[in-house]
Amino acid sequence: FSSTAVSSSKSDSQSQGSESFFRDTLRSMETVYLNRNPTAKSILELVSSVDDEQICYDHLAFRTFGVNGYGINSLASLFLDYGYTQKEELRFPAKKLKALWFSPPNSSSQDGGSGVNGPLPRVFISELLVDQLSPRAQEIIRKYTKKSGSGNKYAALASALGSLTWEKPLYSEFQQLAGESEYSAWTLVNGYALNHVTISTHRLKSNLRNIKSLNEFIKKNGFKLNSDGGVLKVSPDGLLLQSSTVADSMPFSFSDGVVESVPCSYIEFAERLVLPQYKSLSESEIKESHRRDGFEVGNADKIFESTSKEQLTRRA
Ligand code: OOG
Ligand code: NI
Repeated sequence: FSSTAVSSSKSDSQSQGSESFFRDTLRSMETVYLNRNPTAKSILELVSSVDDEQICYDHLAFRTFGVNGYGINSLASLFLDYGYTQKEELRFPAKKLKALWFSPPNSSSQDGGSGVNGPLPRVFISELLVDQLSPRAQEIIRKYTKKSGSGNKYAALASALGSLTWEKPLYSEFQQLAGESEYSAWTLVNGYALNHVTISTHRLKSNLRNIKSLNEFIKKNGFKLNSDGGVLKVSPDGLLLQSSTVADSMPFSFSDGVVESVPCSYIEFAERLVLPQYKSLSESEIKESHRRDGFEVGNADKIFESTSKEQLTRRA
């Protein structure tokens, strides 16, 4: 190689270097998720075995406590530093939650790769509005986030390692939170762990690109889908279709020695239809940017229920 070739590619290789670090981080988060959630792992294997499919992730989702620097920003900083753009805020007053979503950089959207090697996914991060909870619930959440010290600065690291940045709680504290906000109990025991990955169904090749066919296929293979408000969640404009499994659960060793099953993560499916103004484009001309973007409060409100006791204990 000539020295000019080397120097002219320098900025390129620097950005590739940081992109590969970013993707390695996502891969670690995904590995933690796949090891803890056999349903998600089996479904990803099953869907990719049909037609030798490449799977594109539509988005990744995380939950946080909106208190003392532990909220959305503690995780969002990783994505913002690696080229993501903050988009709309969504509010869920009844659940005492707010969320933000982030769009990926349109850099090298690796068309050939699958999962975290494929096009970078959107990111959906929510936070619990802790100030709105009862004094007792606030006390529990503040106790653990306080004990965590500077843990909020290492949110992405904790997610990639599969560690909590705070001490394990007492079983009674988990139960207390679960009675008031299932989201808060989930976050206390799962921390910054990936809450779900979402398969982009319209980017599949087989008939599973139709989310209704995919839902039937998932059910036929013995998996339970979240039925809250109906299995298929449809945005008012009719262009964003979503469904999800019911979360797997895992035994958790509480600090008082109690071992009880707690909800972990689930997997979601999203089909984004082509926007009306691009209806005349041919199949091969249609890019992700021609499709319905973003999220929908009405859909999301139901998808949050994928980790609820009601859905977990429901008969299939
Ligand atoms: C997030 C639920 C919302 C979506 O795609 O609208 C969601 C959660 O369960 O934390 O994933
Ligand atoms: Ni989602």
